[in-house]
Amino acid sequence: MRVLFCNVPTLKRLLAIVVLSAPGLAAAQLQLTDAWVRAVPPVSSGTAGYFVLQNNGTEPVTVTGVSASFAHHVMMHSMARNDDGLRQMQHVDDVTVAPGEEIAFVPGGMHLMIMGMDAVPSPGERVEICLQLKGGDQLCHDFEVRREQP
Ligand SMILES: [Cu+2]
Repeated sequence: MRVLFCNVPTLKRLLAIVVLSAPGLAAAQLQLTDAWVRAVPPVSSGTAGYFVLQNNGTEPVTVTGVSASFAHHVMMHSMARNDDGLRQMQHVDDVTVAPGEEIAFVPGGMHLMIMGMDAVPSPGERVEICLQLKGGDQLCHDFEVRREQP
């Protein structure tokens, strides 16, 4: 009996190793913080989302797409000055975060463009947004709906 009980932690450790070597590895080494969505009036069909993505792993991680259950499309946009000096949004196909680096999606910079919302979330609500990663993983996270950045 005693031997059996002693073996339980070992078994758990083995299970943990198996889980970590599963396809979730890229997602496991990522940390997503400051995740929020801008609150908009109920008549709006679109809004923007922001977050900071940190890569704590040893391999680069590439975000190849974004999805949300409450919206038809989510795109990654960057902000750049055009020839006239005006700031303009540009669609970004993918974003790579090097090991030990982080990338910030913030107002006035890179952002998630959330379009075709079925129901407009209210301030204080939490909505789930998923980042698709190169290699097939996805990283889902709750985003808080806020009127402005705190
Ligand atoms: Cu945009």
